[in-house]
Amino acid sequence: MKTGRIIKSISGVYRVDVKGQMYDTKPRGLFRKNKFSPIVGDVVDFEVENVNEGYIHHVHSRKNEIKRPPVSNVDHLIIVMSAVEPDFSTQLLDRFLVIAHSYHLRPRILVTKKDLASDETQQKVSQLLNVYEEMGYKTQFISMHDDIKKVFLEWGDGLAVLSGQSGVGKSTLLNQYYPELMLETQHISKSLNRGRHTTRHVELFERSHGFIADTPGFSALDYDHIQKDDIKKYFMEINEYGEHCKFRDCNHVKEPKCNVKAELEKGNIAQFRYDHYLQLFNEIANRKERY
Ligand SMILES: Nc1nc2c(ncn2[C@@H]2O[C@H](COP(=O)(O)OP(=O)(O)OP(=O)(O)O)[C@@H](O)[C@H]2O)c(=O)[nH]1
Ligand SMILES: [Mg+2]
Ligand SMILES: [Zn+2]
Repeated sequence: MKTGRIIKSISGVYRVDVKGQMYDTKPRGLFRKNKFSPIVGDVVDFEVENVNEGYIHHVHSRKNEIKRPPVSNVDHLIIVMSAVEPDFSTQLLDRFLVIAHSYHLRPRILVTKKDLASDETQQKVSQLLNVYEEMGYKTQFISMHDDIKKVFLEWGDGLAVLSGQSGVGKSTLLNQYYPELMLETQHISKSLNRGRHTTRHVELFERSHGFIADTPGFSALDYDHIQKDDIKKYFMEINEYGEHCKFRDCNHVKEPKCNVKAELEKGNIAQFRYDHYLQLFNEIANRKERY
């Protein structure tokens, strides 16, 4: 029996990495019966016939699990946004952050395509990133021409997952770091590729002390697992200031003696953050529950 990490799963075949040696495996029938599927990131025990044939017997318990794209045992979630093409959007960023916090991960924010942005846009993006730094997020503003090794090293050991909209440059970053991968990236003619996702599955690649995951970009975000009363916890500064509201369960909407409202007036909470909070709160409050 061997133990390794699932780095890729395509049509029911799971590629398992055991210290650099790859094995293609399948789960035993048992899993199908229990409606449990292994996912990328899982550490598994498997029986080997040969490198093309192995059987997964056991999946080690997961430290955590992201639903979309499915990845487990994530140490660092890197939210990738671009400065331009597509334009940097705090609204989208705040939505990604909410999802990350709902998985109990404190994400990093990586903004790409600095080289394509005008001086004015660079300045605007940097200013916004400062606002996020003040909340406690680690941010990086780079271009593919920077020293990518240095960028990756800042994240620390373990499994880092690159996540973000289609076209922001996730696969490009990996190609810069590992030219031999030759991952498919989006072609220049953007008009033809609108809405097209270049990367189609999650895959882990080894980096100096751990793994890095390329994932498909997504256009729709999934909030099904989030309740409206939880959203306030996922806006870090609102969560912190909210501890001093009169009511413990204050949602910072119209409640009296709301400290979040007070700090917003004082300028200690950015108006755009509060607006995004309220938007999401209302969206989820008004969503039709599906049964
Ligand atoms: N100039 C410049 N172009 C970049 C940079 N990063 C990415 N690009 C370009 O942006 C386009 C999209 O990059 P991809 O790496 O395919 O984006 P992706 O995030 O992997 O997209 P999906 O796989 O669809 O999720 C490509 O044409 C890249 O060459 C950058 O820092 N500077
Ligand atoms: Mg890609
Ligand atoms: Zn409040």
